[in-house]
Amino acid sequence: MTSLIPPGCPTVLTEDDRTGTSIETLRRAFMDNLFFIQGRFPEVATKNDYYLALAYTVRDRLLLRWLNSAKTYRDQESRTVCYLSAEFLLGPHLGNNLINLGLYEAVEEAMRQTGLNLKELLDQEEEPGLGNGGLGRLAACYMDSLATLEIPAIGYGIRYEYGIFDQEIRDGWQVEITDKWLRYGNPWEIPRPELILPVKFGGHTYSYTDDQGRYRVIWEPHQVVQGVAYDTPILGYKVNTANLLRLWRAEAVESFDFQAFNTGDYYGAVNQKIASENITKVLYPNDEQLQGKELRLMQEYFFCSCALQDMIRLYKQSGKQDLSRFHEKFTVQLNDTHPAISVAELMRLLVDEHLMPWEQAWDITRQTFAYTNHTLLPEALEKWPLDLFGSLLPRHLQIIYEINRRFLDEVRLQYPGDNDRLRRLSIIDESGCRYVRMAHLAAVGSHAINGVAVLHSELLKQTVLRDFYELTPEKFSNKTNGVTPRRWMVLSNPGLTRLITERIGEDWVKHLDQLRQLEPLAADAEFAAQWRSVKHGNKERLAQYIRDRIGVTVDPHSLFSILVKRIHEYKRQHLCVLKVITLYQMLRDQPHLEMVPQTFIFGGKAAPGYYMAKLIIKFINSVADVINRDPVVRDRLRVVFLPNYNVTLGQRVYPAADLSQQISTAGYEASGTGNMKFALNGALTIGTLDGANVEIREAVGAENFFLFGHTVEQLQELRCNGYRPWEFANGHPMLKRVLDLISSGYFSHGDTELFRPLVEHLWQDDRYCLLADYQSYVDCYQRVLQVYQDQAQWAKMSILNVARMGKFSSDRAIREYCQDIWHVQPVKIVLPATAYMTS
Ligand code: GLG
Repeated sequence: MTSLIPPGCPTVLTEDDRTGTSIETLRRAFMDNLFFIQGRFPEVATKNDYYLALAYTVRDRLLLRWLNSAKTYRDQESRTVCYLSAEFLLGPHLGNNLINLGLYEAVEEAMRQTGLNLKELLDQEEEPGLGNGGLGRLAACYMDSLATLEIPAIGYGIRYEYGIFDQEIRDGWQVEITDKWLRYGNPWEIPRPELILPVKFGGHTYSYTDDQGRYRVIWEPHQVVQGVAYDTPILGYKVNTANLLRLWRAEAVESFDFQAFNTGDYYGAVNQKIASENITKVLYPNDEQLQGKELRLMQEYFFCSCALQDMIRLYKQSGKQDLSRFHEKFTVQLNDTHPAISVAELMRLLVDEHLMPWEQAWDITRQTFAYTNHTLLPEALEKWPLDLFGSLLPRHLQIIYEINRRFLDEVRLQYPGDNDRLRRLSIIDESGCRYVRMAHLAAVGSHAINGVAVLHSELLKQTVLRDFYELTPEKFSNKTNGVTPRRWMVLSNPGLTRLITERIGEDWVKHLDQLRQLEPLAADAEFAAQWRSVKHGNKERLAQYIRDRIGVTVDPHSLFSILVKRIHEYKRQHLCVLKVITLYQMLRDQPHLEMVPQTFIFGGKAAPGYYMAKLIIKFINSVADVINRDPVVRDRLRVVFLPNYNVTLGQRVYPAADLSQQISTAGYEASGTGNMKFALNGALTIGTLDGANVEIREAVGAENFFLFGHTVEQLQELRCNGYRPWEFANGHPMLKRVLDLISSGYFSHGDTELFRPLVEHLWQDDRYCLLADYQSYVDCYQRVLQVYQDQAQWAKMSILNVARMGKFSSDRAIREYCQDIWHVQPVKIVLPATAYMTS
């Protein structure tokens, strides 16, 4: 073997130690890292030392692929997708990287030979919770698929020092604990302390005409911070492509303001450092709720400015000075409006800093950006008060005015005299308090706009972006979300993965449509028995976890009915609780009633400032307490709230579900992705016609899906006629009894006040129409229980669900983005014969 060690390099490593994949090599590399990176010998090493030694062993194999990918892209000047997202909810890296490297079994064996258990080491990893829920997790699935499809891509975001809080449950209430995910170091990132970019805030602008007669604007900021890059490789599944996730951390330009220091203002000097670092301290823990805080706008601008400056830097690296082809090198996807400020920032960089004429800059900008909308909820649509915006980003406000002026001029040509339309389309909301509407900025500045499920994309065109649709219908399309089968099947459900692969080979992991080959097996009794036994094993493991974690015993033979997602009134966790209380009431009425044993499992975090959501958590726990203690239910009903729902817990929960609860009010859940993970893992769905449920039902067949509830149109009609929830409550004796039981203090130790806000909301307003859907939900549930009693039938439906879920792979979604919006091609990465690249 030729030596790969560069001349003069004083190392005793051989190529194999860094890149080799045999069990023997992995074992040696692992011990080596324990020794030389962790500085430990086995007798004193902690589990975390072992975890880190293994992580570095795996990272070496990643870096080989990553550096080769980067070099190939650079050499070939590949067109690159940039995915801008304020959130990347990655979940733990180690297991996923082992799967994608194809090294899971080898490493498991290497650890076994070392006397260690891989599963225990995997459990050591603190998950990087840099996101709230679906939106951030979608970004992570898309990064996985981009790499797997060998598409050159960079993810740009924020390296929050504290990610989403950890949730503890005390006395039934949510308590938030700061997420110190970086406490023990992060072996998956490579800090780039030399890759720093300045970001300006505040101050004022002035203009002048330069000696060539050009109008120029100078922005004199009040504050400058710098963004430092932290790079994480994102490896594709069994390919050599490893893409870059570049997250930015804010720091002070100078650690000390020496002038202030010298004048004795020591605290003032340190303060500036703290203020700068605050920008990337913590993730805002609100899902679908804008808070309008200045620091949030700073975060958004901070990472967008870093990302765009970085792209320009990369563009220029290839020797091109003139930015006229920027949009040919990069295509930028805006993950919701959080990065929408990029539109104004790219204009500023091109016009002010690179002296490009406005028209040309605008052309490039619009060809560069595309915008994904993730919500129709009015409280989630970002708008910034004009004065806040102007004081933080004075130059951007001017640029936005100019974009808006030109845009409205065009609209005027098309719709002369239609002032109402102008008012509705304007980027500036002039009604009452004046605001910058970020969705409008994104829509005007992008060449493509998409929703995330068919229904949502349609509603988008009819409601929030209706006027934009009428103006430029060609910009609009739908891109139904997807999830990666690598994390959400291969890693989290090895039993089902093995069973499927035995029958149809392993192609389905990359081509999820291949699952269709399972269809004939739905009628195969032996296969169905194996299928059920895998599910049962997964349920047993979850039951064990529940026992260990919260001390409640649940029966793995009972129907596991699961509702995990962020807590939000529109997601209607409390509707499920009404159903649970209904069952409980039935058992109290007829203590000897024969009923399918059921376990209801809930999980999810509430935004810390969202009172109703927190009350719903308390409600679930209070109902669980009473029911689990009541001897009358015996083993027929159990209710569990799993604390701290996150990616890691999701990996345990989805494979163990019999029934997936997707019960949002129709028209409110843009897509959902948990619904896909459940169905892919063989759960049947009880759901409304909302978000991607509609398409899941279509794909798996209406007969394999439990549908209930009002449709969007029916709800509209209900509301038009004046929705009177109390009529529903009074019209259904059981529903009334359930509500009365809650009001009586039955679940709150006699306290009649505790849940009053919840019940009163339902009686009086019921914005999300729980009461209107209650009966249909309860009836539908009866059908679920009937089918569940026929285990053979249930298994058949479960197999058919999985067989028909191929569409919901994030690979399919990314292919659609590539074809319709990004126009990018795959680039093959070939590993060189030697590990170090010298050419
Ligand atoms: C949003 C929506 C979800 C959607 C997700 C990803 O609420 O329905 O699945 O984005 O598009 N804020 C979210 O999580």
